Amino acid sequence: MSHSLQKDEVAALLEEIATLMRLAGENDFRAMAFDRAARTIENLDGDINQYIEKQTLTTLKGIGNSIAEDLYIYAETGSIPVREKLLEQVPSGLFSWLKISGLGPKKIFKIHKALNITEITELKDRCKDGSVASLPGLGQKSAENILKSIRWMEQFAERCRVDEAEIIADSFVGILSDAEGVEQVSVAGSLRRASETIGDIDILVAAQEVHSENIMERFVRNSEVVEVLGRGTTKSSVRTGEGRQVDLRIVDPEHYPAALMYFTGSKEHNVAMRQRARTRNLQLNEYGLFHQNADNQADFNRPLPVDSETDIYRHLNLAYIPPELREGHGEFELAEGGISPDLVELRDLQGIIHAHTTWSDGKRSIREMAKACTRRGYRYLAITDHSRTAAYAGGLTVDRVYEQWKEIDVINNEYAQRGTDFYILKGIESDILSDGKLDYPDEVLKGFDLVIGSVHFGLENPPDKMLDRLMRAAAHPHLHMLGHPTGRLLLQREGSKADLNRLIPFAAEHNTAIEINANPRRLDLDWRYGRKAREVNLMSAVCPDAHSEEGLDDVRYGIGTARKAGFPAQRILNTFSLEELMKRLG
Ligand code: DGT
Ligand code: CA
Ligand code: CA
Ligand code: ZN
Repeated sequence: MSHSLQKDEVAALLEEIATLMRLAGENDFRAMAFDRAARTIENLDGDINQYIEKQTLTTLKGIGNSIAEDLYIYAETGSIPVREKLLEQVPSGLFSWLKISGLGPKKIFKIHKALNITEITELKDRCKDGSVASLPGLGQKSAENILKSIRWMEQFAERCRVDEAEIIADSFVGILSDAEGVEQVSVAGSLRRASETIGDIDILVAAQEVHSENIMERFVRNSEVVEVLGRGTTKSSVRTGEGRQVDLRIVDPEHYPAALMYFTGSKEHNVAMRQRARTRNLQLNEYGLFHQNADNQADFNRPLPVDSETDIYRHLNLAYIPPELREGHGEFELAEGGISPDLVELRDLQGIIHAHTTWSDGKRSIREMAKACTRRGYRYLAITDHSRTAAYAGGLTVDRVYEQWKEIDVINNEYAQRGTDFYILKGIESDILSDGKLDYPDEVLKGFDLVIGSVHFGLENPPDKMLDRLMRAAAHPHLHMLGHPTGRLLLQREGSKADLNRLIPFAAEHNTAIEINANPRRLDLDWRYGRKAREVNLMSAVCPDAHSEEGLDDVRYGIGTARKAGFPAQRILNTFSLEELMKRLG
């Protein structure tokens, strides 16, 4: 059964194959043949499906036998073997290099081949250290241009990290809160939902119409703005110096709850909500919740009373659904009983688990980190420096481990004598070795209060091998928790592809937790595994993986992820009291 094809789709496919061939370093003549075929199809007058049905593609100038065959197969099966093969062959990191302006696939292959690198971060480093400049046909100028393009690209990248978005949002919210006539202001969109990355930043303001003009003026004219992308009386968009887009909507205070819900999204959540309203003969839109008129349209003269988002949910027989859950990902089942899902909050955290000190690659001493924790009101801190295999990060030899324990004992004694209600746990972030073993013998491991196991090398292992490696670690009697389970770096590096839907039940069964690494570059465990985690009662902890004092505050991003994944406080280890935690850790 062949399916109907579009010219544009086919042309784009052929171009993609040409690019892939160049990225794979293949003979350019073959790539050029695909380019030529793409142009032929693009400029074709008739319907391409006719040529495919009659198998007459080769009558077109620029399409040879082999490409014609490829397209017949494509029409038949929806895929082309040569493309599949190339996709396997080309390192996935190289695709992102294509977005660097001025850098074509041939040059990309050349650099990749000569320097054996696949990531943009590596390319940046090699441009800086002169390696790229020394390659034949490139030179100093090229290296500088590549660097410049990368910076440009980074600035205008489509998405950014939550911490980057938050700084910008805070500043706009501050500016708008001070404007005359502003009754309410809130961040909406993906930032309010605590998504792991943010496209544009959405802000909603409630104000009477007479104030709109003034508020808009403030929005588009402030020092953050480098470009006004669009300006209206109720809706404007700007670009900031960081290259981020910020959208502002101003609505009548009366419409604010429904507008907030609408602009918080997600689209999937909104669609389900509107559907739910319709089954109750109601209409939900960005202005409110209305009864229907005879044509099944919203009757704007008959609104239901709505003072808050909660009211809207209530009218639809739902408990309030916190923004983090609004992804069309099972949240309705959770709110169906009329009881709002119980999610962990920042203030539930009683202590910090997973922090580094100057003993390995942290910036602060044990004392300084402990003090930073007491200042923030925490009751305990589990220090988890790197283990010996992580030599690049100052991982601890066995002797150093024992020395560190002594120092921790001394500090804990001081606290006890002074009556300070604070305790430092002896922890470690042990590397998980390639065979799944931990980094110290059992005699050493059993002396720790808390053992985290993390993978720091070999992330590109085949998924099954990685899963096996993680499972072995999870089953280790001395391991309490797996650290950053995929090793992803958001917008930078994909993590391992181990099947977490298998790892999670296995870990739960072995009473091993999986951390939510709160560093905004990681947010790993991904929230999408929350449902599986709930099914099997997986324990977690919201871990800052702090390498500095300020790093401790990253827990707030982790709380966003934990809430998004549906974790209540009872399944987050560092919401427990010290006594309870120590009991759990055995
Ligand atoms: P982002 O910006 O890619 O990180 O993700 P969002 O969710 O912030 O998306 P954005 O900024 O395009 O829109 C903000 C919210 O507005 C979105 O979550 C739901 C709502 N919205 C925007 N466009 C539409 C639409 O066409 N249909 C529906 N149902 N909702 C929309
Ligand atoms: Ca947005
Ligand atoms: Ca937007
Ligand atoms: Zn760490």
